Amino acid sequence: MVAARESKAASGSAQQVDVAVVGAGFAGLYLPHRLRKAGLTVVALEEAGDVGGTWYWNRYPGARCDIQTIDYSYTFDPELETAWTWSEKYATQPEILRYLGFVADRYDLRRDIRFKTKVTEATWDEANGRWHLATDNGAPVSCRYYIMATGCLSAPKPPEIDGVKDFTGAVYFTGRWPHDGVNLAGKRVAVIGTGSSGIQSIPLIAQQAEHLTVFQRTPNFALPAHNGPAPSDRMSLLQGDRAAYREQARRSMAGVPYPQQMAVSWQLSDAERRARFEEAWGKGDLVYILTQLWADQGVDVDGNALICELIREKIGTIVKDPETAAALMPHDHPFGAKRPCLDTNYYATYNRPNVTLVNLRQEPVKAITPSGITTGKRSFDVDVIVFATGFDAMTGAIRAVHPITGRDGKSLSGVWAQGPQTYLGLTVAGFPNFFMITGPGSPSVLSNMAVSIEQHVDWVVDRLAALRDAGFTTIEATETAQAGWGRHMADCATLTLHRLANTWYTGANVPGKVRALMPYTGGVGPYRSICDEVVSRGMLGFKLT
Ligand code: FAD
Ligand code: N01
Repeated sequence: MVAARESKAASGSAQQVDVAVVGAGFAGLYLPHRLRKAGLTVVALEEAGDVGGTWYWNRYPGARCDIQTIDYSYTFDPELETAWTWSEKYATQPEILRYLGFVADRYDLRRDIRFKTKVTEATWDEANGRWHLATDNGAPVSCRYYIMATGCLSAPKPPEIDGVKDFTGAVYFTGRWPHDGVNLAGKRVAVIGTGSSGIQSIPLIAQQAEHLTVFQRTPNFALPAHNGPAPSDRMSLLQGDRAAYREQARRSMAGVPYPQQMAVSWQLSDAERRARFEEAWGKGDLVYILTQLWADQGVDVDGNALICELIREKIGTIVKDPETAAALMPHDHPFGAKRPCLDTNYYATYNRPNVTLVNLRQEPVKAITPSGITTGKRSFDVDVIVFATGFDAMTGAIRAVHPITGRDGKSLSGVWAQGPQTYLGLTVAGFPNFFMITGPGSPSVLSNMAVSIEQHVDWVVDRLAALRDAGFTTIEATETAQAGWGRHMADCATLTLHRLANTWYTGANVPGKVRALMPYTGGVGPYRSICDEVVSRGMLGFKLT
């Protein structure tokens, strides 16, 4: 294999490689490993100073995964699996970052990664059948294949509140937390946002701050993580037959090996439902509670409402002040239609004397002022504002490379003006040799991302190797296949309750973003079968030249 850097020197200004990968998170690390093994030259371009992606940027207090770490791991190399032992059921951000660094070292991945290098534009060069990538640091890149592993939750969303620049105190974003940490002792702190990042960080910020004021627009469902060692029943299953355990995850609905639940809510008595719920609440497992209570919980409003009521009841028993408890109880979306959270002491934190909840549904934020935050009713003087306000999810990082220009001068933002159009969430018609890992239209954020990332990377790299071996140089989705995938996506979505929630899954969290349910809701296993069938039927829906 010709080293990527050597070919750069030989060919003048642009770095010449077979494949350019953007990103060095879970996806952008596995890609170079697989691509090298397939005999392709590769460079990965990463804006951050090191590997890790999500786990490089999100260093806020309490940051952890919410899929059990034994499941949220690479599975491509059995030796890697036994070379690393997780210390907890849900590992912390530093531990996951260490793991990704360990993987980078083990497979010597950093030598093909250019850090502190942002891809700013991408243009398909029709005459030469290559992509040209402009960067903000160092040589541009010329590649035959352009793969965006830019992450679904990597473009932080601006807070859209007037006056942030006027605030004289300190401002932090959970998704861009300082590497040296932040000392909040003795400070009056505001947290805006009660999604997963807010719900993980609020209990720890409350322990440090003199006073914490939480500004909540929409309450979210949160379940106790009951963190600790990996549960022995799951460990025995994994260690009993690792290959079978991993294969079951790949064929499951959410990328975690749980069986399909068959009993529906109305077949169970109140007592049986409550017993199932209590067992799930005690387990501290998001995927378990989302999939194992009763089969109609994700597709039927009544089946779902039963769970919502049981969770609200729990909130009422934990939070002592009835007004605060009521404000924390979600009523505006079905459980699971918005990403639920796993927490450690989240609700109990509101029993602390130094914590105040401000319900923005009753008193919206009017502005941020030099000294703090003003709502419709009051002003709060604070020293620090933490924005846990989320991401321009799924399309934000892709569209931030602007323009991405495909065949005939077509721009991706033009093609996506009415929402993302893709074939399989992997490719876009009119953009030859362009791939997205966990792009809109794939199960991605509705699954254990580690499983979905490996599936995408394996599928793409296997295709590139097969194309090369068969003498083809370009691959492109057809418009017909893309339209068909869009219809299939819509059909699957109709069966779910996602339409009943305003969430980042649908773009509703970003003002002006076109509303469309972006992830594929048909499940990880069925999706994998479809991708495999595309191949077995002669690359159905693709044009190869
Ligand atoms: P990322 O990890 O987001 O990496 C993308 C990289 O691309 C980033 O480093 C970014 O800097 C880089 N990049 C983007 N644009 C450019 C550009 N133009 N030029 C150069 N570089 C660029 N998923 C789960 O399944 N389970 C979990 O428990 C879980 N926990 C999470 C916790 C948090 C706090 C967050 C935010 C997300 C979590 N996720 C979880 C989702 C998580 O994003 C994925 O699991 C996974 O880490 C994504 O890996 P990735 O490589 O696809 O993207
Ligand atoms: O972002 P979010 P997040 N004024 O969009 C509020 C993964 N993740 O970073 O709901 C006032 O969920 C917004 O309110 P509303 C996981 O997939 C996982 O927390 O729009 N409030 C909401 O409360 C997760 O789902 C973990 O009304 C404003 C919050 O900010 C995804 O990443 C940990 C506002 C944003 O919540 C995103 O999570 C962290 C405004 N102008 C992240 N703008 C794990 O636990 C926004 N909000 C593994």
